[in-house]
Amino acid sequence: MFKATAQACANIALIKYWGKRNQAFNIPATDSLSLTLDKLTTTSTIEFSDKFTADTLSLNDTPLIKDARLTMWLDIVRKKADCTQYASVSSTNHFPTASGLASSASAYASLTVAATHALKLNLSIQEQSDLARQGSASAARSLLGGLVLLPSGTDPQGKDSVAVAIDDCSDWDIAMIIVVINHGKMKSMSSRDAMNHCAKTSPLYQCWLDTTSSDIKQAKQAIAQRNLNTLGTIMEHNTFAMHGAAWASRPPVRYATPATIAVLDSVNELRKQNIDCYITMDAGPHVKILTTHKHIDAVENRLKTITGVTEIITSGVGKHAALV
Ligand code: 2P0
Repeated sequence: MFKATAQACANIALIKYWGKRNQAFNIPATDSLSLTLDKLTTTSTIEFSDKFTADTLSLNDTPLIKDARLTMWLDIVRKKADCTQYASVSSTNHFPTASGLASSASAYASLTVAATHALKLNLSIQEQSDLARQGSASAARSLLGGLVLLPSGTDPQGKDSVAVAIDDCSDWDIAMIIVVINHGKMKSMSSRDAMNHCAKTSPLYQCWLDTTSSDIKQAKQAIAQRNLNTLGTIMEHNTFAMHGAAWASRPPVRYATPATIAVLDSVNELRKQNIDCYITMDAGPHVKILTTHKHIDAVENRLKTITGVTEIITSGVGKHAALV
């Protein structure tokens, strides 16, 4: 039977991926560095069979007939396995309700493990990473646990743009607080569309690319030294550089809402009270706060007072994707 189920954790980038050097193979323009999170998981089941007449996707138990992006990715998988069968895919996010958090990383990471197992493809971890990246670049990072580096590489087909686990954080007390913000009727542009638009139209895009390699270098040093203050400071510089380039796109890409800004102000205030906490933001209004377990209560209590914060999810360090 060509069927398997796998689970993967979401990840949050401390140093972001924002723009591609190659669209066809979905290769990031810069290196990125992320933390895998144990509280946000996705479980995916895939079955290949002659009984199917099309690829189908059911997401969180809502059946969807077609997903062109998924079919393109399934074609890559089928070609590797010499398979001609359509697939039925079912993916469930175990995220707290209506969090509005992106899930393509954990979805394509879990699908990579499930699909390669279902089709008995004996891929190396590097080949799995290459496959996951072609579904969603951040998915390559979700295949692995702890702190993960996804290099841009130089190979024209991205064979060296494969994720590497750089630290399992087993001796480091770090946590990520995800601050979910109600964005009302504001329609966010998907991260894929937004990064492509930014690369094409933002006069600050090249500046963004130029800042990343030193951010990665400093972040790696801070990790080796277990220096949360330095890591958090670089993480903040990096997210503001990404969002600055996005704001300068024409027309602008802006995700922050008044509640987002209120959270940023609160984190600044908390730091003045010697509470180690640092923010990062992705393609949405939510804020993610890097901190240590001893500060979680203080940070959460401050966040609960902010209008527009609808949910607070505190996560530890997640492990690699695996078959269920
Ligand atoms: C990141 N993001 O590094 C950045 C920061 C969003 C903002 O990786 O086009 O869904 O599928 O490769 O992986 C989200 O981008 O984009 C992302 P595709 P993906 O986490």
